[in-house]
Amino acid sequence: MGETSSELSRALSNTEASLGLEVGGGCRGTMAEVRVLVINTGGTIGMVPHESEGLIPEANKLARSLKKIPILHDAVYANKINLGDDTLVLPSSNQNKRIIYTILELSPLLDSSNMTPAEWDKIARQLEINYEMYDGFVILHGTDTMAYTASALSFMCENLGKTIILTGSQVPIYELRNDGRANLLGALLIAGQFVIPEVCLYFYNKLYRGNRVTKVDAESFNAFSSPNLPPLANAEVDITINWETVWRANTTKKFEIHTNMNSNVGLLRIFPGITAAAVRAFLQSPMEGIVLETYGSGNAPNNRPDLLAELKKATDRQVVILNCTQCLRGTVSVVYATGKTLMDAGVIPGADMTPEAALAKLSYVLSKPGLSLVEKRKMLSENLRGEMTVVPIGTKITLKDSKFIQEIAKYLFISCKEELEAVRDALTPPLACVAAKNGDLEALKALQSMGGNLSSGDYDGRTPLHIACCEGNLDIVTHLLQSGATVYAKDHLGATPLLNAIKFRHHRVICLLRMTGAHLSSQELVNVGTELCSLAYHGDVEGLKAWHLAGVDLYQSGYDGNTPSEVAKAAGQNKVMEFFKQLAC
Ligand code: ASN
Repeated sequence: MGETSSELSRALSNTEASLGLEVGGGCRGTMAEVRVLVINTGGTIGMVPHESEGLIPEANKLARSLKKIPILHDAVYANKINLGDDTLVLPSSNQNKRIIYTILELSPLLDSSNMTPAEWDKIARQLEINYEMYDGFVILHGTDTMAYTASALSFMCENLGKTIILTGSQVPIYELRNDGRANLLGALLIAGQFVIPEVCLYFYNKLYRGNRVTKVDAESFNAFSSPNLPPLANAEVDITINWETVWRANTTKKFEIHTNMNSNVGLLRIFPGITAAAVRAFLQSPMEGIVLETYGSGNAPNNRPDLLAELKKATDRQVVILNCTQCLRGTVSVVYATGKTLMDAGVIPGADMTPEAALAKLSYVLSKPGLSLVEKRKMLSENLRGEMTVVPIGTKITLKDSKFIQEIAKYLFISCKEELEAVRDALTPPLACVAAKNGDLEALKALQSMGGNLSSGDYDGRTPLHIACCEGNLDIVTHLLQSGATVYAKDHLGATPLLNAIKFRHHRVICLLRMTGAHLSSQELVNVGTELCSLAYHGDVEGLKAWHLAGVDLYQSGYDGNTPSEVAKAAGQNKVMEFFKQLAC
């Protein structure tokens, strides 16, 4: 007779207990832990009322206060894993992931109206220092200039591969009714659970691309709008990520930051009757670039030769002028003669960029060393971080052109676009994984052209990049990376593509992944010393080389205190000894 379910669960409990895992408690041995760094820069979220000054930020208060809020900190779990003073842990989510977050407070904390590009540099440096130690980042920031900081960071963070989310609130988190708790929780959940390699802004249940937002309301909890791009994610009953909209760096270069943005830039909003003298004064040296905020679809008066002459004089002096609309929605185009006149004066059309994004882009491009004016102007008209909509040239293959999906649709009696997309999204992960396994580049390209997301994982969380790394197919790995596949994806066992490449000893793939910024997670590095000793004992030089290429220290000891080279010596593994000798040279 078979076991009853209660017998079975008792047996499982005993096994768990004998393995030292808590039975029925919060601390499950298999639960994945992710680390998020919260960089607190200030803003209303952490402000307290001051008798004479009104609301001001208070230092060294946030972490202590959040520890008392159960939805933001699981004290029972925290006690079991012994966290530092500034580190908290969220209660477990239905994704079965523990999000452990550390609060790093910048000093002084600022009302964001007091922030300058020097603070952007400070934030960027912290991102750089901590990049490999955390899975995702949340930046607490005042709402007043959050759109500027988000735009600036989107350009300053080059080849970004991890999620960075700015958030804050309209009411301090210490007050009874506030929006800070929900905003912080939402930002942490997204930064901890999804790899969205963008600088984003999370507010009032929506995740936006940071360089697409603008603050539109000083009083509502719904303070931000992204007028020209739908949200990247909606946090409703479920958190739904709009993967098709997510921007990817499409590069095999490593993350790096760019600091020291050019400060000789400005925003000039034209208005009926603006004088040529005002324009001249604004464009005077040392001004190097301005965002000209024009009417409607990028129009300025074409019956004002005095004004146009000032603009032309400035562009002749190599001052860069970028045209953005004053309208909340829409794009700069050359529909009207009044718009074309500006282009003739050397003004660059800024498409549908927000003034905040345009200013940040200008500041970024003008601070890039070694570029000619022509190269700078070209960069400004290109889409660098998804900050503007560029209409694709040539015909795009649509979902409706895909014979394969259409055939399936016929059998399923599907006709509408939404249903077709659902079929595509369900089929892409397994098909892309098979294509990666078989080294079928054409199939991958076909899936991509249908709009399939090559970064999505299969039922086991394994992405095509995981598979290609196991197979060691350098062409497929290169193609996936250049198509924006993330090196930080983790499968359900917490393994990254880099670990897969190490296990299968694909040295060239490891080098390529490392070049792109891949690194092992803290979870993957547990017990590595013992693994290395085992490789040394078995004379597995290729295996040791793989770990070495992945940046792992080969001199760490195993569980018994012996190092891999000591183990190799004791086991008489001469080839391994030789390898260690070469390593030392
Ligand atoms: N003045 C505040 C700030 O930007 C506004 C806020 O955060 N809601 O820091």
